Amino acid sequence: MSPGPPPTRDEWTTLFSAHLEQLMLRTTTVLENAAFSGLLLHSGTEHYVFRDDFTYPFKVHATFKQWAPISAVPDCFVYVDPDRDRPLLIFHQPQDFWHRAAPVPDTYWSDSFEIRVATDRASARGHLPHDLSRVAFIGEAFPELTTFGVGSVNPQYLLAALDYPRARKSPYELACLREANRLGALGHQAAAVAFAAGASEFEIALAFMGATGQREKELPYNPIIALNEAGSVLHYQMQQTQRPSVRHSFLIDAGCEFAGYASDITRTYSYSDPDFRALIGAFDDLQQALCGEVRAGVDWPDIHQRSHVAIAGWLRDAGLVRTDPQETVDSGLSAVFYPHGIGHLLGLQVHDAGGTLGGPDGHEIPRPPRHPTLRLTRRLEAGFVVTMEPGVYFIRQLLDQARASPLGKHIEWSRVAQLERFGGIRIEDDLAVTDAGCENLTRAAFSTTIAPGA
Ligand SMILES: [Mn+2]
Repeated sequence: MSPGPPPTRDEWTTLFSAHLEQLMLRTTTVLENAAFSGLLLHSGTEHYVFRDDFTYPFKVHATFKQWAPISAVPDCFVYVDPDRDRPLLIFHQPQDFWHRAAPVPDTYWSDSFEIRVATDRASARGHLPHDLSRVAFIGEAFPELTTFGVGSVNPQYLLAALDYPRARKSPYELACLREANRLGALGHQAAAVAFAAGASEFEIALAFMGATGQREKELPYNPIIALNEAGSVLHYQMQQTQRPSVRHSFLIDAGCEFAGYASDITRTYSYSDPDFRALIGAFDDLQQALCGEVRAGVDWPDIHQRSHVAIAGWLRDAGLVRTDPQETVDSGLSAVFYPHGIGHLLGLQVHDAGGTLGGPDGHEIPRPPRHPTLRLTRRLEAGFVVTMEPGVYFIRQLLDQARASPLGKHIEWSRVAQLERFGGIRIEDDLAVTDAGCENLTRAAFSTTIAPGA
């Protein structure tokens, strides 16, 4: 499946059937190796606030939604038994007149399942085989589970064996990730328009959600919407309702979800300052050059290492450091401005599972000692989807530490003082790795969506 118009419903059905077949095949092997006869996957449980009668936002478990793309219904089960025709989906429809029960799925994927309806977890048990002693349960344990008689709960080796191949996406999963990027691009374009029009962080967040049709709890992660120096906070979580009196810059890290698959996109804008705009332009060139290095067979920690050298060059060109790029990296100076990893696996989870797994046996590929925050240590394979997200920031805590250390004399502090009010720059795209290079899902989405109101 190559980029182009989104699939029709029939095409989605074909893509999903092939995806499920492939998933079934590799799960069968995993189960055989582990001497299990089946898998019981739980969508998750709603959790009540302490001494209150409402619940925290529900988040479905990734291992469940990989099989059945249901995001908003707790206490559903998928039962996988290689001897059955189709996996069994036990769909939760509580008898509860206070809430609207979700309708039984009737969509592109529903014919791939045998679907039964249960009103609660205890009655769900009745739809399962009598003997579950050779079945592994995956999910968060709930009180009734002790009466289910499952053979094992979240066995670690089984989780690793299931997580490891998740990095390689099926054509169906790639189609979902393209769609998640298309929605994300719509949101980003609306956010950029709102920023240019003088909106507050909160108003920009509303513009993003309005354009994507996803409310906050449906988004794959809390959007980072930062004006001015707030861009220096890597996971900035405030959404100020006040419009700032002066406006310098805007950093937005926000994505959408489609059928359980996430996009993860970051853009940075200058409001009116041409110097900062030019710095963003040069940083965008750097990010695109790094995207150009992505292909099957490349070791991700090498890309990370090269991103440090590239950023060190940018820091020198920007007049922020006085040392040569390699020296800037070796001394640890580049990490003062760039303290995170170059990217991570993306899929059912924003930081997708298995990024440091060396094989289905669960052994780990350790993070490089100097880069303890790197979330992906594997060699890239065709079908991996990764983010490419170089960043530079003016983080007060790290700058103060550097100033008090031998690194301080290599920093041009007057230039830091000029640029601090802009917070930082991060540019992040989602890339589908191929043998020849990569497909940039994000740039393709931005080039084909039309900004609302534009
Ligand atoms: Mn990311």
